[in-house]
Amino acid sequence: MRAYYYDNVAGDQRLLHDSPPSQSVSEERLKELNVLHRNIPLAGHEQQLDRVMAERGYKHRDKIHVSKEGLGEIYESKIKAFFDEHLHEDEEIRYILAGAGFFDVRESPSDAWIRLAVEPGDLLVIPAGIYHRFTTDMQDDIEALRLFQDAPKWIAINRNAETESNVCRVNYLQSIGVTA
Ligand code: KMT
Ligand code: NI
Repeated sequence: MRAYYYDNVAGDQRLLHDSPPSQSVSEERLKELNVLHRNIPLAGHEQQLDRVMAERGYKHRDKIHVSKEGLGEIYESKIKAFFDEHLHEDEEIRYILAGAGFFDVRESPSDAWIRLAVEPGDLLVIPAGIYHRFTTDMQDDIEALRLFQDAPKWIAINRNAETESNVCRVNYLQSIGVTA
């Protein structure tokens, strides 16, 4: 998984947005933001994921296929919703099985976008309370497992003036040592 600062250049969201000079972001920096990444090879991933899920107490998983065929008539609205800046009150955990895409996470307190280019084998934990968004790349095709701690909660809370005082947002900022 490559991580770099999003270039904020106008253009299709599915492009790399990695204009030179590319500014990489280290796994250490991601860790400071509580964004966790691990590579789990596709071969034998079932057993490895079972172990990770047991360790972290995740109880459910399902599979999502983000593509025109995979999502059918909800494709357009889903693609748009995924790319609206939002937060969740639970962790968002994804294991990429096929295809590729980008998760953008907001660095605090800079408010810069960090782009995470995910590929098969990437396990990503996006913490509760961090602002983020998702897009496929130009292939419009990605398949992922979604892991859930409890019953799946789908609620995406779009960023607005009120989300700054959401308890998950406040707790997140506190957890990374950023004070309002
Ligand atoms: C999400 O919540 O942003 C998604 O599920 C995106 C698709 S997972 C590759
Ligand atoms: Ni999300």
